[in-house]
Amino acid sequence: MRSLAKSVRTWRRLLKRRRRELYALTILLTALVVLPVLARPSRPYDVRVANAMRTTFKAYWRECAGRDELLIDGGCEDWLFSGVSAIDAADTLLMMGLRRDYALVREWLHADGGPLSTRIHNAELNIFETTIRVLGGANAVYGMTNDSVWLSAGIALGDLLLPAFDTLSGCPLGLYTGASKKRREYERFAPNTTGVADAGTLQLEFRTLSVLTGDSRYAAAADRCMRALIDALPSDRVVPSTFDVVRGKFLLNSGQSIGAQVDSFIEMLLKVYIGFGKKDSLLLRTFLTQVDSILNNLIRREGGTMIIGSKERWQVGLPSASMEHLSCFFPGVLALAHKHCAHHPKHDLMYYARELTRTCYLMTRATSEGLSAESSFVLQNGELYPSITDTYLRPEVIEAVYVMYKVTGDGLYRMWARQMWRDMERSALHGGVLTPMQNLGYSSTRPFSKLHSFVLAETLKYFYLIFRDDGPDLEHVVFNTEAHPVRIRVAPPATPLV
Ligand code: DMJ
Repeated sequence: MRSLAKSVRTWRRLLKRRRRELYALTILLTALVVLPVLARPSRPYDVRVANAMRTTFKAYWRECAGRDELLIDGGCEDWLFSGVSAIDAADTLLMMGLRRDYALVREWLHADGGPLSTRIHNAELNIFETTIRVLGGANAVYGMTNDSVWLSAGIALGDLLLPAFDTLSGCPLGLYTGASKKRREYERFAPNTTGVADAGTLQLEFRTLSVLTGDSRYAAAADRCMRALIDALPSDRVVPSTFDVVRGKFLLNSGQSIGAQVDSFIEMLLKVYIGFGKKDSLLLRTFLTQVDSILNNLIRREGGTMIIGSKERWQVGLPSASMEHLSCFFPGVLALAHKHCAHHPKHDLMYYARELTRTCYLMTRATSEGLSAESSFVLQNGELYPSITDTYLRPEVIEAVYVMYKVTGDGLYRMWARQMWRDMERSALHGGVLTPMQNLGYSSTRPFSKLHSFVLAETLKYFYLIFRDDGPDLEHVVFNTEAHPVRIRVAPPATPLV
């Protein structure tokens, strides 16, 4: 006992005498351990996004190679019967330099036929989705690689879908079976009708196919449909969402909105104009008129926050106080319009582009997960709250932030993108796989639904590209509505608008 007390005393004395040295040693050790950790450069954001792309694509491929989409609870879903995730992802894989994963897709397409297979001939196809995701994807990869496998896939799809345009107005119904040539409207639609986004988002891909093949039939079909839509437009309102393909008229009982069923029609008026040498003044005029109607009818401001709401066709006064995530495609389109054709006679497009991009970014700040909900509600003080609390990890917010960054060069947008990506990693990356979430902001929040192919085609692509200084230049490239790059041509294919 005594000897223990003695040695404690000895140690105390020693510690007292050597206090200075001990402090110095402690500081040195801490510096050796902690500083390298702090100083380690965190991996660049583009690398982090590419890693997420690799692991997410691998998860899809492992379970669903060549099938459409990966279900979050296991298994695969087929609805376009063309291995849509693989084809939608291919140009993103190439841009990110993920060549091995790209080679898997290319080999599968070569061996199995992908969209050339008998499956797709016998299946009832969604024409809009097949066009923007599969044909748009195939055209883009052919443009990047010159590999004829992709062009053959595009031609096979174009040939399969062409007869669907054989209606009185020239616009297809939503669903079409190649083998039986059977046309059908979506179940939720009135007889003989389709959505304006469905019918009005075919031109970029079909025209591109005509340019690539020299065969003008594809462009002629899509041009005729677009002309029918434009001719039938009511002049002073936002385009109605539903079009009767037999009577060539819009149904006027739908509301005014630029969300689901309408969105990409507006986008394509501008992008087809830009994509083919800015020659179709009818497209530009229609675009500018629609922008005027949208800004006059659907903008609402609360406490400094600007949103795009919706309202009935007959309604005067303010639109609803909620905005769909889908509507966030619009600020990027305004910025692109400013870049390419500059002047709107009545509106400062960049003012609206800036305000609305900010709102879209704030949608991601409105949930504890930092993920934007499907739809958000604005309070009188300008704060946003999720009104539909799911997220499918859609691209529109990062798309707007990306386009604004490219058009303005303002570093603020890249900073927002960094914050958004950190939140993606924190809240949506499960075991390396980007995963849609339900019940944002609640303790019951959980993964749900499926990995939509647009996450691979769009969301991850825009995140990647905003962190790169190279990548497509918006002077020479437009993205189709599924983020597949289309080289800007000097003129439309040989067929004039009918
Ligand atoms: C994508 O397929 C396209 O961006 C389309 O225009 C709208 N819906 C999804 C993404 O939200």
